[in-house]
Amino acid sequence: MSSNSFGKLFTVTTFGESHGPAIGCVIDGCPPGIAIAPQDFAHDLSRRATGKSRFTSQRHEADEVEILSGVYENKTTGTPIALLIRNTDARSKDYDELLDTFRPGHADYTYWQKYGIRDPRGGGRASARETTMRVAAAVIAKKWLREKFGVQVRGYLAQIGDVMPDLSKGAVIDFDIVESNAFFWPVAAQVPRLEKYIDALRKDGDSVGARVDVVASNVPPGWGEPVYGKLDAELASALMSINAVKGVEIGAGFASVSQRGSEHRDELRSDGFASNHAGGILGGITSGQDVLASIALKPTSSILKPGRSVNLAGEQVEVRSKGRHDPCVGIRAVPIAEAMVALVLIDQALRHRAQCGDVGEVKPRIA
Ligand code: EPS
Repeated sequence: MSSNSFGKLFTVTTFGESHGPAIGCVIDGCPPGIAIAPQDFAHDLSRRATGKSRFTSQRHEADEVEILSGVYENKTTGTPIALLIRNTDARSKDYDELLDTFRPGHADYTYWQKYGIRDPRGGGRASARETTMRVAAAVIAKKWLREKFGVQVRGYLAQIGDVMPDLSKGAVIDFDIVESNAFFWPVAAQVPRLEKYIDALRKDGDSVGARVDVVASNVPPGWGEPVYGKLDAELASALMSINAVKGVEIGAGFASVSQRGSEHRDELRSDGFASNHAGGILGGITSGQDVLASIALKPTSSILKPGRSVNLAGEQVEVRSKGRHDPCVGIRAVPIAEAMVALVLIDQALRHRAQCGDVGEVKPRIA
């Protein structure tokens, strides 16, 4: 009912607030026998973390995972896995001026309307800090998907403001380049331009939106359920649950509107599909092609530029957000989007195995 849990068989429940003592998650339903140690979380958590470059929030959190249960001698046991990360660098006084008002564009006002009480320190439960635990849970999901099926879930920044990657249509993304710069940007030559762009934005006290593309490769055909458990429906819900996401596309997405059927359909050839407008999903079930999902993220609402709001007495006031905010939340959203895709995929894979595990490989299978 309160919707802090996610997934049917691989169920992740997160808890905690940005300025509370800790954030954490409980994963229930994890397959036993997956090798996992605290250091396995470091890579993805560091990709998502604040303070790694001057282009993101300057809050410095260690983001060290404590495994409290569900792992014995570095292997998952099948029992609930509890993970904890302590908050060590919250600076709640930055929020003193916001105690009795609401940031425009932020969840401050709607949390207040819903609960009649809110934790005003940082974004509270609505803070992007919560996404840390999604990324931590997905480290285990990604590992299982990779080891069992060779599935890889990787993302990149596909637009920031009005800047797009300088790539020709259909170009293959080089993920080594993506991982080599602070923006998860697929074209190295454009990175200096992005640096100037974000520096200028920060100086101006403003923020900007972004688009993130995620590709899941080597996904076997057959994952996803008709009709209310369609893979694309669950991906859309999972991706929409990420802070600041305002749009989700699967495959050709909204571009499908202007396509003809003859163009959109992905022809089946004995040596492979001719295109992938469907984003690897037909009828809510994977086709064996790459699963392609994209998200649109709004500009960060906590900005230095003053804006109008009301206070608790209903009077007109001017607000300015102090704090250590991201000029573009989309940059750090890359590992978060990958995490949500991985969590949906492991859940669907386990559900497929439960119902159709005896079906085996069905012929013909298109490469
Ligand atoms: C966030 C505001 C900033 C970010 C935070 C997300 O924190 P603070 O409340 O301390 O100013 O640093 O991100 C994280 C701490 C994180 O780990 O992602 C917000 O309002 O969403």
